[in-house]
Amino acid sequence: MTIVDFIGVASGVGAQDHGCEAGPEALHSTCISSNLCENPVQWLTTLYPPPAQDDLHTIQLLCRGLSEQVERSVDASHRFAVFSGDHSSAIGTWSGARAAQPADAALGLIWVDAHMDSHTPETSPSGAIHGMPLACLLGHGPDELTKLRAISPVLLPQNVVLIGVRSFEVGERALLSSLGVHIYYMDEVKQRGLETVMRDAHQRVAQGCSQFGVSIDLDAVDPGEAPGVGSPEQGGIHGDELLSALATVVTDPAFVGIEISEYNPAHDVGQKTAQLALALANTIVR
Ligand SMILES: [Mn+2]
Repeated sequence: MTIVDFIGVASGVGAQDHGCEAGPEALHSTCISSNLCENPVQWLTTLYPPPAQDDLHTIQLLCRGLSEQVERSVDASHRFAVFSGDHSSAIGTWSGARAAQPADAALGLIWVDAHMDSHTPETSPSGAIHGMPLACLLGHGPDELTKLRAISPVLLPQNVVLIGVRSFEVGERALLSSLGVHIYYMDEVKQRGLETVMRDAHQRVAQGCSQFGVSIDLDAVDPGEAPGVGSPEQGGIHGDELLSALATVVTDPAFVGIEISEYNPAHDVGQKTAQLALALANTIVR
């Protein structure tokens, strides 16, 4: 049985509304009270934003620490589940997974999100860093975030896919289309079904990559089923469909870990978003 390291990142510094910073501690409590944090799962640690001169450097330091934690998990042949506050954590999570690989290897990533998170400081209307992590991982953005570890860019465009997108701005779409990143918009997910799309996405990222992971922004799920998020968008994926689609890709030995992001307990209704977040993480326990 593979050990699964749960890692919390209690920060909302990358978002305008910092409410997601409370997400990881709330999930940790629910995890303990529902007996989900037991062998082979271990809640390793929860990271907090360190003091720094500004938000950019706070996120840089936090993501560097996170990347080292994720790298240790992968080096130990554990799977990891990162529960983060805002989605800027992805810079640390996937930089760490990449750092654990040989330099000439490649990492694949399935990005499940209502948004593209592919702004640069030049195109972002808000300047919020949780709108930029995918661009940073692809090598576009401030050096502090694109060059967190020795290997940059962390991801190559042909090894990345987005699923569930339904809200975006022109600047980030222009970047992804110039790079040739494949996007499965929500309309396509509705037409073909998530399981078919996920199988397709898995094939794309598995091709040419020795390892791959999944980053889930809980706002990809319909707000009726996952109301406890930072930026809800109507018309999303069904939670049960996401659970079953995910279960089909995590059986691949090339799967390294998952990230579950943007849980805001203040907006949750009867813990349904928390239960979904933990159920998603538990699909990787096997
Ligand atoms: Mn996101």
